[in-house]
Amino acid sequence: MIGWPGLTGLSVAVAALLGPSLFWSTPAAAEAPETTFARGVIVHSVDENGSSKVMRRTAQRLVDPRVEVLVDVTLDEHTALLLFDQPQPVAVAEDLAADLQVRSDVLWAEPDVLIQPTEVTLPNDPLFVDQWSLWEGGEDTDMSVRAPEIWGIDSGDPDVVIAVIDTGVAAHPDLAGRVIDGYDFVSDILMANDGNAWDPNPADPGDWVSAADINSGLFPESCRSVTPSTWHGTHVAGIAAAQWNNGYGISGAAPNATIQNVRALGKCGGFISDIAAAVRWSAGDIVIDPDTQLPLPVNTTPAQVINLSLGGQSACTRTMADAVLTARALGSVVVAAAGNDSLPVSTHLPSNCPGVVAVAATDATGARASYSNYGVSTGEIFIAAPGGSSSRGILSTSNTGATAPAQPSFDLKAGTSMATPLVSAAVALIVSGGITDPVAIEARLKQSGRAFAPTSSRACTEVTCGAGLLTFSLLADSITLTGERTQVRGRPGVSVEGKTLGLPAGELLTPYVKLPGQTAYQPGTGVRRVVITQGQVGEFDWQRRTGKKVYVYFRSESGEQSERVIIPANSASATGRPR
Ligand SMILES: [Ca+2]
Ligand SMILES: [Ca+2]
Ligand SMILES: [Ca+2]
Repeated sequence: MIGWPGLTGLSVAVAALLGPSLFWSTPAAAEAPETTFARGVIVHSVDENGSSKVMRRTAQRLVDPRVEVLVDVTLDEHTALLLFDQPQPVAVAEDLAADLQVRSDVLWAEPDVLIQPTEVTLPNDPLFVDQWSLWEGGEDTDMSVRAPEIWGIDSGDPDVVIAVIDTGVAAHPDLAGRVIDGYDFVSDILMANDGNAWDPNPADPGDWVSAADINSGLFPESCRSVTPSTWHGTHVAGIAAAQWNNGYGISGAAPNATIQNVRALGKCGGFISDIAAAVRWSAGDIVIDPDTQLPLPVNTTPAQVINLSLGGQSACTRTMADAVLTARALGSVVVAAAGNDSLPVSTHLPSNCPGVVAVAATDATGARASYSNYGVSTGEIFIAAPGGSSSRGILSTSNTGATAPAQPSFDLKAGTSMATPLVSAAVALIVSGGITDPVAIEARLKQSGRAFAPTSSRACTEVTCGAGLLTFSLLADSITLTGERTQVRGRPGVSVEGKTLGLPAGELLTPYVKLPGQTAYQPGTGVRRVVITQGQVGEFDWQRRTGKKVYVYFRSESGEQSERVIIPANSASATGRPR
């Protein structure tokens, strides 16, 4: 029903407005995130009928004069849709809705936002098409982490640091500006291959093992095969945060986060004592140099995420467990590869240490990769991510040097080492979104696992592969609040942003929230964090992604629903208090 004269002519206009192709085209690949548009504002008023034209005139007075509020469409007896002459950025509609909502005859007002199937931001990096682990679409049914679906919202913050504790990072154009120096913790001079023990230069000099090395008897007995340099740390770093949209190479999974290059592996690997020191230093702990017995300079950019794409067959040792727990206490999430032995993860350090986010690997079909270690009881593996296989490897930054660094290159590797930096990148995106407590980060991360695909062999389960297949798009969808923090005890006259909610006293209230661009209210959805002040019944506040308005209402145990409230974009948090 359209509630104004000249129905026929305007209904054509309305039909045109409803057709998205008129105003919006599919977002082009390789462009920055599109602005979200609204075609108008939906207004729910106290009065029945007849008020929509008044509302339109009011809206025209309130809105930016360059925007014409063209028509009003009656949706039901209390609800009208005020259409702009052409779609406006959603902020324009939000402002108008907020202004309208001040009116005493308006119960609520909200933008009618254009919803697209998914918000996909594809970078222009030429090798991105080969990064099956990051995206899927069209004919490509490889089981990826679906990263582009969050990149339009969150591509990482340069202030968020992922410490990559590995073989060091070699210079690479696709890592330029992405990597900051940490420290070199390889204490054995021969294994270090850089002429000294611990030192401030973590660059990768190469970790090749020659026949002469093996025959020297100076390397560990386990190190028996002649191998070229692996450039393992360079590869891991690129998966996490290679430059994107630079028209070159690949895209990292958290392409605007920062990598801290911390070296703890050399020829034949590294020792637990060195790796544990690297973990503690990365998190910001004070670490003593074993040679000088002096403290190292404290890490001035402590990592919120520590990536350990490494491990060996061992029970968790006290040294490693202490390092992980110290790092967590300092606010770092420690992510570690489950290992590539196709054995229970309990046999593999450090992924078997308490407090570690252990990562299993999947192949392109979504099955547990043939090599991946697995859980035997729930919780041993935290989550799974694509690690590839010999036939479908993971492409990332590397180097052509068989021994010392030569030319930057890209190559394919497979392993839980490749799955781990995808999880570290996801953690970096969560931190970039404003969650900083490791416990809260891990709760959020767990929700980003999607159900494992049924596969003919080695199907992942919650026991073997953890909470699900890492899915970046789920990081953007929702934060499901848990426990008592989802609810607040109601009181007469509880208000939010000055608006009295009018709910029954003494009942538990559940917040239902919605961000601009989302279609439905869900419990807790879109809110970054809800804190209900303990012991102060009826008080609550919440914080969410800055720059976005939050729409919220509360529902009581008996099913009564409060009025809707808009928390303005410019307030960092909102507080409701009994009055
Ligand atoms: Ca050294
Ligand atoms: Ca060095
Ligand atoms: Ca790139």
